[in-house]
Amino acid sequence: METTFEQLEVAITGKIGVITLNNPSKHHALSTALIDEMCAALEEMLYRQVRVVILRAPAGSKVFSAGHDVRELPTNGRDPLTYDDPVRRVIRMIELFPAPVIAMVEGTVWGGACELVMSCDLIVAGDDSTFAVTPAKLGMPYNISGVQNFLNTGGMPLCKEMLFTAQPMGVQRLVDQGIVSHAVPRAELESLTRRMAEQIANNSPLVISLLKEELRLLSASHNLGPETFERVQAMRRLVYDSKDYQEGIKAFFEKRAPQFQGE
Ligand code: YZS
Repeated sequence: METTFEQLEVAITGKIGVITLNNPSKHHALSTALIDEMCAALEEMLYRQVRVVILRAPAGSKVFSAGHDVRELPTNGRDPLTYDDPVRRVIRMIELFPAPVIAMVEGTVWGGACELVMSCDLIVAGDDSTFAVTPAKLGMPYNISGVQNFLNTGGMPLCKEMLFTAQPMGVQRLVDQGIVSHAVPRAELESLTRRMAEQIANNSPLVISLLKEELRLLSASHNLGPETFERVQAMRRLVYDSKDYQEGIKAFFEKRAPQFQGE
């Protein structure tokens, strides 16, 4: 393979590609550098015509990914989650990737990493894994396509509970909602994922690519008019211009609970 990766391990064996997050000192936070490498790895896999991609953290990880790299979030009144946000870029790539991407989750999943995992086509997880969706804890004006991604994966009540409480949720609740396909002891996770990947890889790649696109189009078919979109953008701007947003980021770095005033 020609591309060199520093924050990932990338392997292609036969028709199966594996991307392993590899920045443990930052708990695999989704920095621009890491995401750029993920996009390059997916490009490579597209070129090599892999039929399934497995996205994983190193075996035994305590944290699958800590989510957005909070150090990269702007605090100068600019929108922190624009269309070009790195996490959004790779999510779009996964959604459009013409073969299934399986998230194989070990450990805790935070913030933007939850959306990343949920944008994968299938999720299998260790039975001790947890998922926390954190914008309300960080004061983040989460964007409408991101919220739609959460909603598309599960039911409205679970989606609201995760978004409003921002607390880590045990994987079994996500299995019950059909968001996670299987939660198994960590020792069984890799063989289960491989088995599933091989089953997919042996099927017709043309049909799978078609089904994936049809499902994507059907699940994204909530059109918003320009006026509604602009109203939501104005609400988001109120959030990223707020004192609470500054407080959320400040509290994160000071490792304390944020004190939100609603202003
Ligand atoms: O102090 P050093 O330099 O060693 O760095 C520490 C952490 O600052 C760093 N780190 C991160 N850096 C940037 N962005 C992050 N998200 C991030 N998370 C961690 O990694 C080094 C080791 O972290 P420690 O806290 O010392 O490790 P530990 O005590 O083992 O705790 C692990 C967890 C994962 C529990 C802890 O690091 C944590 O709570 N991290 C933040 C998780 C989180 O809330 N992520 C959501 C980020 N927000 C988003 O994705 C979206 C913007 S949103 O919130 O809207 O969904």
